[in-house]
Amino acid sequence: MMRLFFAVLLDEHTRGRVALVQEAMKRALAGQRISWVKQENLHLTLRFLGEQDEKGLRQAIEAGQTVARERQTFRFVVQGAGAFPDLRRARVLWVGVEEPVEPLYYLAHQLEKELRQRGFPPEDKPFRSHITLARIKEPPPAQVMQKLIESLPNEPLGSVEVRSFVLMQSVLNPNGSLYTPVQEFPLGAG
Ligand code: 3AM
Repeated sequence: MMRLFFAVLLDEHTRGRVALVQEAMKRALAGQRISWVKQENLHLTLRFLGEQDEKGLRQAIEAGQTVARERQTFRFVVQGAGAFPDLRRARVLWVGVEEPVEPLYYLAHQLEKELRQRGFPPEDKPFRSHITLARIKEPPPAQVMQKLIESLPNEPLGSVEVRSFVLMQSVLNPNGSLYTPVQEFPLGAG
C-alpha cells in the first residue's frame, strides 16, 4: 500500500521566500509544541488519496493524465497567511494563494471528478488552496496567534508557474513525513 496525494510543487525561489515567513513564525512561536514542514517539503495539496493499492495507484495515474491533458500551464501568486480552522484554535499554519485562484480550484475539481469516476470515495472537505507551514499540537493563546499573524508581511512571496502537478507518496515517520514524487503530469501535453 502507498499513501498518496496530488500536489503542486513550488519553485526554489518561492520555497525560499515561504521559508523566511516560516522562520519569522518560528521566532514568534518559540517554546510552543509545533511541527514545522521542512523547506524541501513545502507544497500545495490538490487532493489527498490516502492508502492505495496497485489498482488505486494505476487509477490515480489515469485520472492525473486525463486532467493534465485538458489543462494549460498557469500561474498563481503566493500571498497571505493564516490558520485552520481559525486563529483561536490554530491547528495548521499556512500561507495562501492570491488571485488568480480559479485555475487551482478548477484543477482540484477536475481531479475530484476523474477520481470519482474511477470509484474513489468523494472528498468531504471543500478544497482550500494553501501551503501548510506547520501543524500545532496545542493551540497557543489567541493573543499570541493574533500577534503572530499581524506581524507577518503581506506582500507577494512568489509567482509560481504551474507547468505540471505531481502524484506524491507520503511515508510517515516520527521525524516528519518523507514525500517522494511517484509521477509528474505535465499540463497541456495532450
Ligand atoms: O498539504 P496539506 O498539509 O494541506 O494534511 C495532509 C497534507 O495536506 C493531507 O494530505 C497532505 C499530504 O499529506 N492529509 C493527510 N491525511 C489526510 C486525511 N485523512 C489529509 N487530507 C485529508 N484527509
